[in-house]
Amino acid sequence: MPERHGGTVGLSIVIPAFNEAGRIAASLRAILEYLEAAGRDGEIIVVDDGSHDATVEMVSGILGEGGPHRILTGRANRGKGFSVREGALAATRPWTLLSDADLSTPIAEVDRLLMVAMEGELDLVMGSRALAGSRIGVYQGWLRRNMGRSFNLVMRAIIGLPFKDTQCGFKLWRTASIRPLLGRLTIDGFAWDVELLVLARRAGLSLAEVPVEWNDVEGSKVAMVADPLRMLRDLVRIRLRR
Ligand SMILES: Nc1nc2c(ncn2[C@@H]2O[C@H](COP(=O)(O)OP(=O)(O)O)[C@@H](O)[C@H]2O)c(=O)[nH]1
Ligand SMILES: [Mg+2]
Repeated sequence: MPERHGGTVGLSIVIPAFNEAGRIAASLRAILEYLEAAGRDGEIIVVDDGSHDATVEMVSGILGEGGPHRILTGRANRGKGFSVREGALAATRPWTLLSDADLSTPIAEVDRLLMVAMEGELDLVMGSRALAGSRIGVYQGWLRRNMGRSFNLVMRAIIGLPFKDTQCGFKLWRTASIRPLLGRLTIDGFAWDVELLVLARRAGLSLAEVPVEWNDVEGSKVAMVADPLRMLRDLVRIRLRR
């Protein structure tokens, strides 16, 4: 694959993981296989913050020691946003991919995101489950799906970002473009993406939403009542901060 299409482009893959012992092993193996097959220079950075299952042992075992891949561990649970920030700060490759631990978007989709980002000279490309070209194989349950849709409507009303799906756990960015913003992110929980996108737009960076393949995987860490309420509170905080 020519360089222009991302074949040899270096990639830091940041994976926030909380109590993922049941889901992350298969994902890491798939990512390692992908890196090998694509001949891509990559580092996997898993970020745990106080998992009380075997996540850390399992991930350490698969990633091994002394190689480019690693797990960052924290004692207290701080949230997805906090953990993504930690991982993104540790990234050393020119491109950073955020991926959820369940690999709901297959890792090979990063090729397309890279291509779009390079051809459009974009700073950040967000995977989206809500565009005409999005390919949803396994849908979330009715309630969870509507929670996502409602979040987008409320986000648009409060924040006004023109994107259909700000919350997809598959986002690619230029490490150097986003790094200066990381220290200004304050949202530790699931609404962190919105704050990043707001700051990136305000900094004049170029962003695009790109349809991806997505399959729901059981074992979501999103709590049905508490998390939407926290996310709403965080939207208000993001709004008040500007
Ligand atoms: N480190 C860390 N990761 C988290 C936390 N909460 C969620 N995550 C990760 O964020 C991702 C969210 O994916 P998931 O729970 O499947 O959400 P859903 O697919 O949107 O329902 C997974 O990789 C989780 O392990 C947290 O408190 N700490
Ligand atoms: Mg998921």
